[in-house]
Amino acid sequence: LFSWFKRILWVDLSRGEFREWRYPGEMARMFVGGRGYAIKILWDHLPEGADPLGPDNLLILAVGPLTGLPGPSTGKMVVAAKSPLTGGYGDGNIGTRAAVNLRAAGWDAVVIRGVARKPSILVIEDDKAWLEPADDLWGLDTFRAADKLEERFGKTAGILLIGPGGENMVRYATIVSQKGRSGGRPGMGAVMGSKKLKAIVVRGTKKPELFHPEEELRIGTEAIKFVKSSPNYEFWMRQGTMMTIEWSQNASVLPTYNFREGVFDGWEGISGNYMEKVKVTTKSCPLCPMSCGHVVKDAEGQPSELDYENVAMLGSNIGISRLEDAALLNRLADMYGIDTISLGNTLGYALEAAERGKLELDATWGETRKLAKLVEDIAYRRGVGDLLAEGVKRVSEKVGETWYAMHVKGLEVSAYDCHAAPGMALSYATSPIGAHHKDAWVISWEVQHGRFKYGREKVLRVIELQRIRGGFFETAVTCRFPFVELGLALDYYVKMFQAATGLSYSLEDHFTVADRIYTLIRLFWVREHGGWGIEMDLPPERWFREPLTKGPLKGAKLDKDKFIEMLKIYYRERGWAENGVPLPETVKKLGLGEDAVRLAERYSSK
Ligand code: PTT
Ligand code: SF4
Repeated sequence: LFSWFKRILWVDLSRGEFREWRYPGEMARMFVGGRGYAIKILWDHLPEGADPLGPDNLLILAVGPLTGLPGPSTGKMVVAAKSPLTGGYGDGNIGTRAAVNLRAAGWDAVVIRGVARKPSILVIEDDKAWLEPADDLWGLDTFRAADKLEERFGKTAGILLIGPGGENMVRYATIVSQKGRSGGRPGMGAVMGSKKLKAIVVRGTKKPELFHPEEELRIGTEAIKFVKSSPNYEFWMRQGTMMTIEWSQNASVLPTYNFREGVFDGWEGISGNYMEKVKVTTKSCPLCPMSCGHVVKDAEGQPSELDYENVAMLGSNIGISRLEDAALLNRLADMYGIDTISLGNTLGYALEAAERGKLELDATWGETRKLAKLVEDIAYRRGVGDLLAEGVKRVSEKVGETWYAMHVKGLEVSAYDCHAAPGMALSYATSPIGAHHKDAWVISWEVQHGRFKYGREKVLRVIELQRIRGGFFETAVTCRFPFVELGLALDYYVKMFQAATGLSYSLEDHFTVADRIYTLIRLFWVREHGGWGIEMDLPPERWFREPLTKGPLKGAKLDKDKFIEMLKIYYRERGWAENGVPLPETVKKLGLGEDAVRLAERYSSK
């Protein structure tokens, strides 16, 4: 096997121990890397029922066999742990120099358990790893801390860090890199904070050994050429994901006033076209020929790196129609190290609850200054901010009105309204981390292929996307945008993988890996929750209960009976039982081992 180092670094912060684990090649064949390694390690090594914010939780950084190789946009890394937001499997994918440097240091993953005695920095340099004090950094936001770390470790060091959000264990705190890359929506930053780990710094001088390096270089170079000559390249470079604001408005899926509506009167002020006029520069992850981080000056004149999700959730969803205002909240989220999607979603819920007289809040829709103050209160857990730092599920339970809390399994819905999109609702419902669009962004296909339809065709499309995006891209660990946005054929990736690793996996083989990982993640959720039921996989009640009142799709809402029928088809297609637990025969077929089979036998309904 090539490209893998077959070494994982285990760090025990409580004991100050560092250990190398040379894992068997079978693990690479069955789980490939990234998310695959993360779930395998959590399944095997996390004590059942571990407190996500306690010493037993494992924070995992994992790259894959394509990370850092010649090819388009390969500077990515998976960060994973048991989530403090959902109590289930949580991960995120972050573009960072730390990904490329971890490969150069010769590690496929890092597993961190325990709690450091005092605020620390974990430094990894080739084969060595050690802790350094972080007393001078604790309390600093991610921008100031990044500057200090760069001064100390040099500009080429790969740096992952947390801000006050992670330190104060905001349940949706993320890990931040390069002042604007953020990963681990389901609270990976809070897990890092619970371990008193302010930063992870990675440097390395090695190169992975490849099976056929010339061939890998040839295909990677060809793929980059394809990307740059794609007909959409020029527009992508101008707007990136920000083009989606206009698309979502036209398709009536732009989250508006806590997902009450799919159209927003002030959409033009936050659109990609407006952004183009005020853009000051672009930023990107390492090794990327299609930079998508568009930087504008926010309402305080400071640079803020934008994406569609950030602007929709901190714009239309909370009634903000000035890009500079949404950009201000976005910058604060990056500085404090909290997830913009969960933040905008939780603020939306709080504003609605306040409007209904259920929550005391000194802010209403669109009041940027007051909302900025709330963001700060969340990061530092002050006043009502302490409650809002718990995420929308817990807030709604405390308030006593849960039907308009927009989450699945505790993870806040990202920026696509689903009143008229049952396929996308299924994607949220069955995403392995809770309501996130990363695994199956089926909505653009759905809008073109009969958006009001339910049934098997949509289920199969969701599963196919989950296999490609949630399986292949999260295990090979490389950015999916060249494929999604500029149409780079999957065949390039399959060939790059073969040339790099020497494993002659076809796309179908990768899909089997994906199914194995999905099934193990589902079993992990079942184990940690002590059982399962179909209600765990339902989208928010609002989409069934209350129709859209505006726009061309006025009157549209989801049909619950039809949705549940579709969910049952999904379970059948995956070889899972009627209650959403994998069947023992499916678990056996995927080679997941005795423990997994026993759990399936215990919990799957007959
Ligand atoms: C991702 C989620 C997204 S998805 C966005 S915008 W997107 C939000 N970005 C945030 C941010 O910024 N700051 C902040 N404080 N919180 C944020 N939360 C939100 O996080 C991201 C890009 C994007 S931008 C997307 S879709 C693609 N995602 C990929 C993926 O998941 N896998 C993969 N193999 N390739 C991907 N390529 C694209 O990467 P999470 P990033 Mg992200 C400012 O982390 O937890 O996965 O949540 O990592 O480096 O910023 O790249 O319209
Ligand atoms: Fe990062 Fe965007 Fe490039 Fe992907 S396309 S690697 S998210 S800059």
